Amino acid sequence: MTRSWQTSKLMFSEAVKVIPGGVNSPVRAFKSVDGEPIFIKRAVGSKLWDVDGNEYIDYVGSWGPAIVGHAHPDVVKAISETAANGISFGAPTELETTLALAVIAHVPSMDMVRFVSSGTEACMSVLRVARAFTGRSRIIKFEGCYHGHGDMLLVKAGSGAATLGVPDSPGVPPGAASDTLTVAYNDLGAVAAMLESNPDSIAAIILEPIVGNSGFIRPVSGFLEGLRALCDKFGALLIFDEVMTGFRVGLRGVQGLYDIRPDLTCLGKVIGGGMPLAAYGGRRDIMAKVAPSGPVYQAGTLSGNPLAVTCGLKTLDIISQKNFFPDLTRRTKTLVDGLKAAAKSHGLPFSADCEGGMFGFFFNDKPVRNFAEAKTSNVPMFKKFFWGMMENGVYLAPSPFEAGFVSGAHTDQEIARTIEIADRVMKGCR
Ligand code: KE4
Repeated sequence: MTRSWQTSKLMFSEAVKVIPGGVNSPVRAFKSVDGEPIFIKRAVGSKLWDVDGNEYIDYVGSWGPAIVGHAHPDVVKAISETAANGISFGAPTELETTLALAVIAHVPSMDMVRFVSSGTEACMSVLRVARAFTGRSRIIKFEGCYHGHGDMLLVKAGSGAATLGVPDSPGVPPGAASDTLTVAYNDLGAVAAMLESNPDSIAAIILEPIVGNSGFIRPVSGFLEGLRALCDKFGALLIFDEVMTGFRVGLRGVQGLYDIRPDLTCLGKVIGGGMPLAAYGGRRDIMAKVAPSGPVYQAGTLSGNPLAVTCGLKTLDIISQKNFFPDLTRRTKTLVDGLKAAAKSHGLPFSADCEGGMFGFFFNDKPVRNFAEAKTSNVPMFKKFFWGMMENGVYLAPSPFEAGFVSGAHTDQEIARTIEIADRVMKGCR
């Protein structure tokens, strides 16, 4: 029995009349899987229900924030109580200091933190601070890493070789992108060559220390350590964009897993628990430059508002509990191992990896170390798998170049059911 998505289709036809593409963020539009989005009615725990009454096990989790599960009763209670005392004041509250202390307690490299309202804002701001602190203008980013839609970050390389930034979107003036240099992820030699040829002009290197925006790509051995050494050698700042990985791969982020201390870190998603809250922070001597303690201007009406901070605080409180991450990590690994075994039994080209509550997979049996290699994956096979899973009540990211997320609300039974469904769907993907 195929699922009906009639009501979603009707709502989408109305939405496109008044919202560009019918969505408020492009990746939600299902364009990468040649379809139309389902409209969500409600979500509780690990489950979503769409407006046609179809139920799904959710592995998108609002693209990462829903780590404790949707509508967690303790989170809903905390938000409701805070809302009753006012939603946003545009004035400091003790809650913000409490959340700052909680973040700093877990993230090894952070002495100070500034809260903002989105990962984009965090990444834009952190680069402004890096440029001010170093007095340099150029930045190095990696093809396939996504750091939000700030002008200087919407830049892609040509074929992954080192190149001057060329805007990746209309509306980004060449001047805004020309100081952004892009190289292939995991190519330490290309980074070294870039620094050698720009010895005094690179303000910072920014990267996803485990990539989630090209699919799941892990740093090769020595890559992160090599970047740290190169930044020290050339006086550039090392910036880990942990908007996705922060408090998702573990309480100490990727930097804690690999024992690397970036100079600055961006956070988002989980620290807001699904509400608009992100952050950037790091070394005290650098963050002291941020207005009003220093001259680097950055501001936001709703930055650190009590409602979002309460949601983040309660979320961090829940994930800090002793068994949360060991259980989450175990369930995520069980899922990934099950997917790999199913693909193997059907002879499909497939690779998958996970860390903490984050996972990814490619229909590709060759190693994937950068975006160019990710793009050699079998996208038609991914689309067939995606829709087969949707038909059977499993909601995956609607793109072959995204990550997946498990929450503390996903049960062992749901993980087992997902694997069983995947095995059935993969059989039809041969
Ligand atoms: P936001 O501006 O979307 O809050 O954060 C931007 C951002 C920055 N850095 C990393 C590593 C990120 O993953 C993101 C946002 N991630 C995407 C999903 N790949 C958000 C989903 C969307 O764009 O709608």
